[in-house]
Amino acid sequence: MTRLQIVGRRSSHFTRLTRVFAEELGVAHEIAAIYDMTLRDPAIYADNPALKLPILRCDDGVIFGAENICRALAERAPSSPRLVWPEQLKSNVSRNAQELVWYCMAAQVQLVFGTVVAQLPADNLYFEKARTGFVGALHWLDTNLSLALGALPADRQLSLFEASLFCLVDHLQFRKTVPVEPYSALLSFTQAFAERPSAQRTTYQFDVPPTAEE
Ligand SMILES: N[C@@H](CCC(=O)N[C@@H](CS)C(=O)NCC(=O)O)C(=O)O
Repeated sequence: MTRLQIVGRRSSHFTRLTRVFAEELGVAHEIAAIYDMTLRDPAIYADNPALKLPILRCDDGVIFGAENICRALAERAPSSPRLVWPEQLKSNVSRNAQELVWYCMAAQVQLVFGTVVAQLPADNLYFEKARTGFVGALHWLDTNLSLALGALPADRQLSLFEASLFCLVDHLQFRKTVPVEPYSALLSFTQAFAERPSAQRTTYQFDVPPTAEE
């Protein structure tokens, strides 16, 4: 069997999205951890020149970006799962919901990398505006979640929307940037998704570099 390697971090929501897909689809893979996100050598990011993770290493090269990786994993799945991709979302509410999940995931990276990793002042306009937009987007998602879910085909096994939303909301409980407690619909959805084996096999954790003896 061809070896697939997800290069990323077990603490990363974008990486988790790809891991949830791999688990749901039954695609064998291994994880290659990136321990330090402050490094600026593309080789550490499997030659992704943008220095971003995750990356998929596969037989025909490397694939950058979580959505691309999910699609590549689906192409390698042993069966034909019933998946729903963003281009299959036909209503305004479901398209907007996916856009706001992507926005929130990016805002989470901005806040964590900017204020936690780089230790920049959290009260800078750059972060304050991101936080305001983040809270507004979460409120919108909470209000419109049942409509967005209702617009998905009933016979789906998995949608990118649901998997990405789960990875986002669960990450907010792991890396606390904005409170998630006010969003009861998002929390109920996340609790239900967390029952899936794919979610339980990919729980967030910080990768620990091997010691010299290992
Ligand atoms: N568009 C990329 C975004 C990936 C991303 O932002 N990943 C974060 C980790 S969750 C990252 O690389 N952070 C390091 C940085 O921003 O320098 C994707 O879809 O995979």
